[in-house]
Amino acid sequence: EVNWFPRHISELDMIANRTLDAGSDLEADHPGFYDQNYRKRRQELADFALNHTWNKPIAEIKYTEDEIHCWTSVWDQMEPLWEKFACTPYLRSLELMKEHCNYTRTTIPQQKDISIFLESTTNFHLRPVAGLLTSRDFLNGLAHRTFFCTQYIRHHSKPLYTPEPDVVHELLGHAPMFADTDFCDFSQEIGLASLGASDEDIDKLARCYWFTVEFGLCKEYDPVKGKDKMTAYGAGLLSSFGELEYACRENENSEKPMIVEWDPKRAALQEFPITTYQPLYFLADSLSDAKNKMRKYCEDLPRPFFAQYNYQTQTVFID
Ligand code: H2B
Ligand code: FE
Repeated sequence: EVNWFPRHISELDMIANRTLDAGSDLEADHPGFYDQNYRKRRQELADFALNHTWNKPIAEIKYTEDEIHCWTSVWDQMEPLWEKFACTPYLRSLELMKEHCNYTRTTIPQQKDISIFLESTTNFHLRPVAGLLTSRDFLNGLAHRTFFCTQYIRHHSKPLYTPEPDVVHELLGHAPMFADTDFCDFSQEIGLASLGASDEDIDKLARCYWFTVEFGLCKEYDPVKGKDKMTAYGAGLLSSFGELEYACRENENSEKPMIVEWDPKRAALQEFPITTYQPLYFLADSLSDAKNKMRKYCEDLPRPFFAQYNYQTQTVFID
């Protein structure tokens, strides 16, 4: 007997609004807590997300000058670091998105445009969400090649800090990676394994997600140095000014995190902090290596069935 899970992409409507908070009731230590305008704006954007359904076009947001200014200041800080430390698929996608999705330092791109672009390149979808979902609901979306994606931006008083996902994190950290087929397949692999999984296995998959989609590192050959270097493919790194360099730099004199070979079995049991830089990162040989090891791990999870995805009908079937 299997608990309910979304079988068709339209059934994501049933989980999309189960956010852990209303999307606008901020914690007391949130930088926007005392800013009534910010809170009002958050409610407005939360309402857009709550009104979305799977077959509607994604609402276009008219971002304010303050919001765009915040975007620009992060973009300008991150840009030189991406060139040094982002993985090649990310850099390649970012160029495509400048061309096709209105990615510039002075415009916050529309989720709608990005989703349409991704649908045509990798058959991946973005879908608005008002705030955090449970791990199960969030990962179930990935089974349908759908990434739940916020549309609000962090508070302008602290452009390099956010306690929660926001457009900067989603669009500069995550979205470009979803133009890479191996990465999409990798993400969907975790998603399919999450369907009807036990709570214990959901926790394991959520940790695998954390150490890859959020904080994954990938080896790449550097022709200039004639040897491998470490690059970032995790969105938590690609959207974080301090941590990207911290994770990837090779300066012998600086304090360095521990880096181990990508191993989903180990990652599945690895605890991690959420408010500080990571003490430990997993390094994959390539994105396809990350995917193959993840697939193997998911196949070995003790489950009564194996979920597969039919691209023609956008339906999950199990055997
Ligand atoms: N919900 C939303 N809206 N965005 C996320 O990035 C997210 C989430 N991440 N819920 C999930 C949890 C992640 O931390 C893992 C799968 O637990
Ligand atoms: Fe994220």
